[in-house]
Amino acid sequence: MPNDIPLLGYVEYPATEMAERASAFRAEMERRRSVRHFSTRPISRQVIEEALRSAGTAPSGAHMQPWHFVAISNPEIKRRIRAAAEEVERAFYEARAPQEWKDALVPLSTTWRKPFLEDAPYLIAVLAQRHHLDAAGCPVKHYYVPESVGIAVGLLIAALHHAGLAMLTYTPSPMGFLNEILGRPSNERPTLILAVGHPAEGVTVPDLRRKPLDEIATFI
Ligand code: IYR
Repeated sequence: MPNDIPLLGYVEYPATEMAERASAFRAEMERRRSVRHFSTRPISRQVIEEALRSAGTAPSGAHMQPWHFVAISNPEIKRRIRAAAEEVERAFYEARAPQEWKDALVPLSTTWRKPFLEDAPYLIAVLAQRHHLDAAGCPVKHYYVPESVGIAVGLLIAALHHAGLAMLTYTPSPMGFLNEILGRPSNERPTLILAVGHPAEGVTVPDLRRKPLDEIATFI
C-alpha cells in the first residue's frame, strides 16, 4: 500500500528465549487475582496513564479505537458512583437477580455493598463508542465495538497487573448512571468499572481453580 511504513517494532527472539518469555509471562499472569477489598493508599497517576496508553495499543475494528477511559480519583465523584451503584445492586440482590445467578455468585461472597468504589484510589470507567463525529459533525460508524473494547480492557488489566497493582472488574447493571455522573455523551455505552489500587491488608480471595489448557484449547 502506498502510504504503508516498514514494520519497525517487530523483534524476533531465538527459539529458547521465545519459550522462556512465554513461560515467564504466563507465570506473571497466573499470579493475577481479582480483589474486592482495597487499601486507600494512593497510587501513581503516571502508572495509570502508562497503563491506559498500553490499552490504547489494542487492535480494533477498522482501527476506529472505539474506547474512552475515565480515570477517577476525585473522592466526591467516587462517592456518587458508589451511591448510584449500590442502588442498582440493591435492586439486583433483593429483587431482580434470578436464583440461578445468585447461586453462581455464592463463592464470590458479593453483596449490594460496594465500599471498594470509594476505597480504591482509582476507578477507571470504560466506555464503548458506537460512533464518532467527523470534522463536519457527521457520525462515522465503529465496527466490532464490544470485541475491540474487550481486547483493550484485557491489555489494560495486564498492564496494571504488570505494574504491581490489584484490580476488580466491576459491572453494575444497568450502568447508565455513569454517563450522567461522568458527563459522557450518549454515543458512549459504559461497559465496565475497573477499581484499581493496592489490596487491603490481609485480603483473602476465593479458592478458585482455573481451567487447564486441555479444557480451554484444542489443537488440531
Ligand atoms: N454486579 C453484581 C453481581 C455480580 C455479577 C457477576 I457475573 C459477578 O462475577 C460478580 C457480581 C455485583 O457486583 O455484586
